[in-house]
Amino acid sequence: MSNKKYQSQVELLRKQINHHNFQYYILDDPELPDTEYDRLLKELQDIEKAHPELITPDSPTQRVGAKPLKHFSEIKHEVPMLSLGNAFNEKELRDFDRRILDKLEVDHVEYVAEPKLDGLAVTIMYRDGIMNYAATRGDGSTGEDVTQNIRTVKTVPLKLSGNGWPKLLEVRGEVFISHKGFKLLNDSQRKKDEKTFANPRNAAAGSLRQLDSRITATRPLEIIFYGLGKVVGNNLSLSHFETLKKLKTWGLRISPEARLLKDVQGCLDYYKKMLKTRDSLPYEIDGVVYKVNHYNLQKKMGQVARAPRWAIAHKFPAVEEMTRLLSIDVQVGRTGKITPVARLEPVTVAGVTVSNATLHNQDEIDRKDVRIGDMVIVRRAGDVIPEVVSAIKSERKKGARKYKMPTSCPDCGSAIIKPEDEAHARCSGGLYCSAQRVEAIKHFASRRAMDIEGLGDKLVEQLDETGLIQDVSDLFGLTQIQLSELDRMGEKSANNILLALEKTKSTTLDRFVFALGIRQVGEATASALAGHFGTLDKIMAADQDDLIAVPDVGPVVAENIKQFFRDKHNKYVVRKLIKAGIHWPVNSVKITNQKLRDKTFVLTGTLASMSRENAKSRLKACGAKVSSSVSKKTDYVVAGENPGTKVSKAEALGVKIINEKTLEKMLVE
Ligand code: JCF
Repeated sequence: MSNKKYQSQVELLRKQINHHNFQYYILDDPELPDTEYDRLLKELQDIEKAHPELITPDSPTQRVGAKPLKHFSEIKHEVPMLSLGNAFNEKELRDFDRRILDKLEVDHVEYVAEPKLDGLAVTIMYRDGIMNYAATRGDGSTGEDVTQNIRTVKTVPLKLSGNGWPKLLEVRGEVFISHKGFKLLNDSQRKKDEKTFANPRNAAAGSLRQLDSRITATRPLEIIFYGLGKVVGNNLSLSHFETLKKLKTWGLRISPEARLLKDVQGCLDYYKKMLKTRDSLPYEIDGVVYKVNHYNLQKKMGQVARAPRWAIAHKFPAVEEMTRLLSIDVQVGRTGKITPVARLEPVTVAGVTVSNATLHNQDEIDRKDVRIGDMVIVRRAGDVIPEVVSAIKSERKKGARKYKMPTSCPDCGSAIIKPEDEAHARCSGGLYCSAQRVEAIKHFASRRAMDIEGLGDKLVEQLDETGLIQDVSDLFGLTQIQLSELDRMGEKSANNILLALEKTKSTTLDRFVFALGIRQVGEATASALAGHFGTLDKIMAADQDDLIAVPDVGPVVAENIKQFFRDKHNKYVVRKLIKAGIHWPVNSVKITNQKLRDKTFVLTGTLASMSRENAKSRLKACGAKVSSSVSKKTDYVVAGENPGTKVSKAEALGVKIINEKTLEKMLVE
């Protein structure tokens, strides 16, 4: 193809991708499965890679972030970025309306209402329809240049769609992270042993103010636009509501909850409705915003200080309250994670009584300088666990001392350890710690681990409460008499459990390693370990370097494995399990490995029972190769839900197509 042909191909792809972005992000009505969309993007990326001269800044590929900045430069706003006055109750809202009616000498005005998102304000300049720069609010007259970061936000068009946009269009909106995005982000931070965020707003702020936009690109930032800055060229419209509708046609996402209301009573009704809808919205809001609809009326009202007289934020009842911090306890989680918990004088926060709140970890306690006896601010947002936000230092009693977390576990007395680069401390007691024990036993017995039939969560709890078992190895010493004396347990069920325990003794090394419940060692890692070392003794004796050599094992996981087997209680339990008769065929792993050795797999579509990463590492652990594209050399294409074009390619080449069930069989056989 000549360069010219590539040029038109690139333009066509960009047009298609932008169209699908619009369908997906603005209309919430995708026309393509994700895999197809990914294919278009990949095709564009490939051409741009081969012909870098064709890359333009508005290409949909340019969202991956650029090289880190040393600092943000400043941008002076063409039009100041105003903040909003607040109304905290109906009277204050009616006063606001009254001032407007008096000044305009009318008996009612139309308002546009929308939820007030709890995020960060940004402004984005479009020049000839192409994104030019983006800045934070800063002090309202000067902000920080966050162009590189805003480029990575999927809901920000790099190029406006539709037509009729003015030559220069500055739009303003709120950058935020949804509840779901927040959860995913914190899960991923935790997995990487990186700092988690206290709430979506902090997460959004931290992500927007990243000097390395490649990190921002991985964060689930979203934007909703709510107004204009400088506009040069076409006259827009005469009212705010018309403007919002226009913004939408240009691919700028506006609030789907925005409504045109006929007067202040409409505002009050809207407020009540949003208060009810609040918890079901996918993001956090802290009130609603009302704006006089007609621009000529807005202009007549003008502004005071830094807030317009034609708009106001009607705040929801506080989600933050003040109370006294009585004491701090530490709680031991399922994997031994230690969380300091504040015991509080009970206080009602947005309608719910709160007497416990999380303090997250020692670093957070230090950062906020929270001390026992302090008056503290407690925050409750959505359905998340309430947290202590800060201490009121001016009211601190003399002699209040800094809090230090205990160095040994309150449940088992084992040492609490906190790796330098991790946020959370952990109890090192492992299977021996009473708080972790019950969860560990449940995991051990579970279907994908040792699969002990009939030994459900309730029974495990009973066995623990009655003191019949201390750790998993005691399971194999249970007698029929002991079992049949438990609640809801007859002779027959007791017998069945004993049979199940007996059956379970014959297992595989993969399952056994997974069942031990070593932190971050899932099924894939467990089989990788079993496959690589072949025997339990070798896994237990492996040092850091040996462990890192295993596919799927990084330094953090390696450290967890080493720690686990270094612990003398864990070693004792493992020894007892082997003594009880748990065994596996010595060469079972090898057989599995040979089975898929040198076979090449391609995955397409969504798998129901495992993530793609998981499937990949399990295949690799069995000696298979995983490739991203189908060719004559491919042995199997695994087709999940909504498979992409890879299936038709496989058909054309006569490559065998298998489903997830078959894959699962191949992996465990
Ligand atoms: O959602 C918001 N946080 C939000 C902030 C919505 C608006 O309509 C706003 C705003 C800040 C200033 N409007 C203005 C004028």
